[in-house]
Amino acid sequence: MILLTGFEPFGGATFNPSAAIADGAARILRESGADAVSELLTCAFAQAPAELNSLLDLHGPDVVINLGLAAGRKSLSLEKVAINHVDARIPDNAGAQPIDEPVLAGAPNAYFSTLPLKAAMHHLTGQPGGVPVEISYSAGTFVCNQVFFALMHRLAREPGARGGFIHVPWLEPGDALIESLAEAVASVATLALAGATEPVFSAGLES
Ligand code: PCA
Repeated sequence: MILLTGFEPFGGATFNPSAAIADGAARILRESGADAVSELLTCAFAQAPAELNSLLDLHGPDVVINLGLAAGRKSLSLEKVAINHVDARIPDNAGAQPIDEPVLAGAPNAYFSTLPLKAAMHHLTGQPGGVPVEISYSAGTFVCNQVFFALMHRLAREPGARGGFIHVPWLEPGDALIESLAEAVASVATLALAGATEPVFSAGLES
């Protein structure tokens, strides 16, 4: 089955499009006959990884995609790297603002997503009316990166599921792009479930 998560609003906002996109993607996947659920994570360092671990225990997914908002981005950002580092620019929803701390002391410095990012990028870029999509090499240093790192740390120890993180741009409630991005996320999940491998083309960045 496919587990999708979005985040609650944070930083004083009243909406987080990642939750609407996760809900939409799960609905689209179910309509196509797949087993998919969408869940909401708390935007708090002390809670989010434990919530994710409970959901992994509960659902035993084959594919996990965590979604979060990156308000400065213009594209659907397929995240490549989770780092073992927290540096909160603002307090989380519990008022915590950890600075220069590891996500998990003693764990590796970084993990890579195991989602088929380039296959997804190739697929989405070829769609008529396709949404802007990019491979991103930084998921930031806030709660999204923390959850992404916690996911990949667990999947490294319990292989069997593919997983990763996608950041979404800011969208107002009711924006029609929410449904388009939900369709894009659903197709990433479908490719992952189907065992898609990575095509060879460059998505590298200028330094
Ligand atoms: N975005 C934040 C945390 C929750 C969310 O939706 C982030 O990028 O870390």
